[in-house]
Amino acid sequence: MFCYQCEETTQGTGCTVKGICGKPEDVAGLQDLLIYTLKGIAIHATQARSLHLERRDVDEFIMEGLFSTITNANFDSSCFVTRIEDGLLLREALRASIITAGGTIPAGPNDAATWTSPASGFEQKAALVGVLATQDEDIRSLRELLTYGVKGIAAYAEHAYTLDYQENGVFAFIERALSATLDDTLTVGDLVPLVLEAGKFGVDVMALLDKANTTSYGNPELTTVNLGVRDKPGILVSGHDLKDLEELLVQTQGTGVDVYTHGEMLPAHYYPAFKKFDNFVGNYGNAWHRQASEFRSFNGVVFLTTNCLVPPKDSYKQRLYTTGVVGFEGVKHIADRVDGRPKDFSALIKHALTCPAPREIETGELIGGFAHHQVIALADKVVDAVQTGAIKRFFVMAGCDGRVKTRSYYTDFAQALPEDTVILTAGCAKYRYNKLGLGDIGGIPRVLDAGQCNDSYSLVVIALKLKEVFGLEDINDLPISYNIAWYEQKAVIVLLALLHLGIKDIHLGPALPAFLSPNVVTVLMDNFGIAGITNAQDDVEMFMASNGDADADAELIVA
Ligand code: SF4
Ligand code: SF3
Repeated sequence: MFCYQCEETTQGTGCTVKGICGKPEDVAGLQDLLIYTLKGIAIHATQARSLHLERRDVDEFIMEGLFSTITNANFDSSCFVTRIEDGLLLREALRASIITAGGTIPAGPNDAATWTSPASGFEQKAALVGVLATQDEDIRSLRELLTYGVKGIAAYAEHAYTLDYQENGVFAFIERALSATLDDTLTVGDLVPLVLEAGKFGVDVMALLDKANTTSYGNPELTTVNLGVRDKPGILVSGHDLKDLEELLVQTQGTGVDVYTHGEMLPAHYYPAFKKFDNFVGNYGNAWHRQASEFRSFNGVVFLTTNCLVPPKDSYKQRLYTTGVVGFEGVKHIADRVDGRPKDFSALIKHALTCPAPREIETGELIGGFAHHQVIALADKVVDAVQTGAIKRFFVMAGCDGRVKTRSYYTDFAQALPEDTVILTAGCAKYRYNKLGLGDIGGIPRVLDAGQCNDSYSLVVIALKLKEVFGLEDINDLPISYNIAWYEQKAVIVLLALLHLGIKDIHLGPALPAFLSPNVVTVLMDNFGIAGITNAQDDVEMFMASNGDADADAELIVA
């Protein structure tokens, strides 16, 4: 196997025996083959579009297939075998519909669009189509960067799709980009613009998801979230899928089962729509990588709606349920919606009723809900604080948390920041500093949590709003620095989205992606000022100095 799609890849180069994430070799191979199959379908889907033969079932299949291969989503080989088999059938059906519509299949089409095999041949085929099948290091790097960015787009598109929001242009780009990764005529000079174009669709799909979430559940608002527990049995919901949470909350009403959030589900508390449920108790625990001990002490049922799943321990595996693209062999799976009917959580609720109440691991509260609507509602206060010098600089510290020890950098960095700075965050990266008690500046908390990684768009809207309010020409003239923590592929599309918006000097850590070749790193450094991190103290000093005096930057003309 060879996989280097996440930040924790072995020795910073690639997992070759088994993933640090726990992904076994057979699953890695099947994921490679599924991606290859999706690329083959994408070649036909792109051609079908030119014949006005858009097929939503094809778009949906590609989107879900991509999502299922992101880090920590699915470890179940049988899921991937089924997806590949279904994909080969779908590809042939699509090919037939192109011919029926009068289209012609180009001579000598790509192998990805023609290969076929029974499941018994998948392992052999997988060995030929992985990342290393591309020989040229820079082409490989750009193909993978594009593929991982597209995986991120697919994940966000899937969340929006679940809430009945979709954009044809997003699907068309996913398919065009996947096809391009198989086009041997494309040079580095052709692929770089395509990678940057992915950033544009990253912005589009995040805006779509923001609209889907806020229209369905209201605008996130300033909220205090309880960290303690009650004495009833509970269900702990993790992952990012708000529709799953909504349906679970409805079905648990009056059953005597409490519902708690874990990891990236914490921001669900910020939405007005979920506040009416009196059994929606609070948040339990921290980011995804702490799940082994926190799922054990929770005592009740644990429900994973999306990534990040860690291969479960026996101490709680029987209490674990997955749904959607998530999967693990031997773990119970809640079936998808049929004909728009809600998922059936009765088995999960029945199971929860047999469990003891959660063991309390912390008490207190967290404050969050600072998505764009809430921050813009506080704009006068924020602008005033900047103009009076009470706030010198904002630090966007969005992204992911992870298990490696070096991530303590982000705790140290947050602690080392001067007291006249504010952190804007989204994603599970926040757990490195959201319980430090960093205080507030004139009533504005020093950690403003916009929500999930899915809500990173909010940080962009806030930056654009500040640029407008301060009458600046260039977003980079704002007193905002970017120190992003990445782990998986959704963070890749967030990065590309920031680049598309022209944001410069983003620092990325704890390590730069292994899939960026030295030449691609140079392109990103030269054109966007992308850099890594060093140590917290030096980096704080560098940010406070290199971006100039914030007061000078903030010689801001209020429009
Ligand atoms: Fe390794 Fe990350 Fe790939 Fe898992 S997802 S196999 S840890 S590179
Ligand atoms: Fe976290 Fe997995 Fe990326 Fe959603 S839950 S930010 S890592």
